Amino acid sequence: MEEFSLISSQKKFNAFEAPEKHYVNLNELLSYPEKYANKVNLNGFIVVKDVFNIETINKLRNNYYNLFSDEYEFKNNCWNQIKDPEDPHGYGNHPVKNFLKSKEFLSFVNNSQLKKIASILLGSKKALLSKRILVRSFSSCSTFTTKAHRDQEYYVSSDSSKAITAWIPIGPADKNHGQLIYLENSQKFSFSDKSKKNKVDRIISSDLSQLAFKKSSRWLIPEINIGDILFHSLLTVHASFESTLRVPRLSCDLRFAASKNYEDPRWNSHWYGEDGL
Ligand SMILES: O=C(O)CCC(=O)C(=O)O
Repeated sequence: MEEFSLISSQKKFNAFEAPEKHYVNLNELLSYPEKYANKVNLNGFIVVKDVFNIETINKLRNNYYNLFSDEYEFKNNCWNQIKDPEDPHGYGNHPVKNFLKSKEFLSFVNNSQLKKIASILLGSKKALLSKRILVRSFSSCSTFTTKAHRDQEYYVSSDSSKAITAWIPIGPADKNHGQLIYLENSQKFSFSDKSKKNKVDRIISSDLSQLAFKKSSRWLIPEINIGDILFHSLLTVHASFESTLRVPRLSCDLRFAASKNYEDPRWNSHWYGEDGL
């Protein structure tokens, strides 16, 4: 199994290719829904392959970067970051909050196929998408990385097995562009509940190598292509790492609950940087 040396929060750590059990083809999932009803909770995360076509993703990517023409240019057939934003994308008061309310973006995230997949993975016919959705863009211009955390500290459900996160790359995401990585089997580990702490204190660690060592685990890097979706459990520890390229990693993350009873009601409004969640 291939091993990669990566950097997160200015510290080196290693990540390994995610094993086969973490991947499923869309047709297989749709054909055998019962088989996949609890897979995200069992495996910690799963990649559903080939959900969106590349044109849909490219259109959304173009919509996004066209909003920031002084920071990005389209050259050699791809978007490149040419200038640092004042506020990092997806954080603070960044104008991404207007993109989140755009007709194109809302129709993308409210896509019926996506809802069907989430319903299968949650084993529920009443699955629903929370309105609060985050879009993030990172490139080698920024050293900001997502620190190791669990989503249950931020999205508080009455039952953590009844809600999941969907992470959708809107363009390339890999070991050079950056993406999410997962601490293997961490959905079964015990950590103290930090959901009532201040936002910055809810992280588990910024030292990924030390965390993996302490938990006798390792970081897994799933292979994701354009059109794939990553789903993870609210209990799975995940993080991101530094990009080595000016071509940005653009992604959105969504929360689905098995029904209204399992939603975090605070996630019923559009995201904005100061919403405190
Ligand atoms: O995209 C990122 O860097 C963080 C996303 C995340 O933590 C999540 O989707 O739960």
